[in-house]
Amino acid sequence: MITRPMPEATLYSFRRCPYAMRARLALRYAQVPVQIIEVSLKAKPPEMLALSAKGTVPVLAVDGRVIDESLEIMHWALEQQDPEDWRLTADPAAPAQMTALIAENDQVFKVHLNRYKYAERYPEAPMEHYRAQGAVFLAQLESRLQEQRYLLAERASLADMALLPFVRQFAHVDRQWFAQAPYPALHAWLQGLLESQLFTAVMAKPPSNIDL
Ligand SMILES: N[C@@H](CCC(=O)N[C@@H](CS)C(=O)NCC(=O)O)C(=O)O
Repeated sequence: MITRPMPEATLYSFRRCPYAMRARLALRYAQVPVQIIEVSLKAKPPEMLALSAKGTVPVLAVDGRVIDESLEIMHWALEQQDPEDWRLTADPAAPAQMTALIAENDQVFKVHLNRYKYAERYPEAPMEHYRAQGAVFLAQLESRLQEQRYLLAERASLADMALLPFVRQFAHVDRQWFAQAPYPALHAWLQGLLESQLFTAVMAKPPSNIDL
């Protein structure tokens, strides 16, 4: 395999943010040398806000460019190097399928996830209501995973990595509920990815004195 020289990059990140997690997953997988700056969301560094005024993490600064959307960071990383073909380049249907699944995650599932996680802030319905709404997406993932090992193929793709931090967050709201929910293939998928070297590496606690 030919390894291209890579630009030095800086990533403003927050360890537990699912968007930042997916960016870190792709950057590490692509072996992009990156300096990760762990930020406090309550006191964002002025250097980060100068790069991207919207004030969300992750923010990637590289080659004089600023990328402040997690999905775009993932795509940028895979353009640098995609050793296991997360883009599923042999499958012409893959880009559209990935886009659709990730859009459903980001625009629909994420809304239900937030309401489930912070149900006390949405008292117009009980927590179970928000959980059931989110579970519609989980059931859809389960039926994909009954057919194949990963969401779009027998091997991992960008879609798996983009969704993983959000499914993890949903599972962790009430681990007991998730463990008994009827999604055996999803359980196996999640457990396998959470135990992977890649995921554990991007979740390692940064050496810092910030209280995480
Ligand atoms: N669409 C953005 C969303 C990023 C986002 O919302 N990140 C959250 C943390 S998980 C954030 O920085 N929120 C701003 C804040 O909490 O002040 C992306 O995909 O990068």
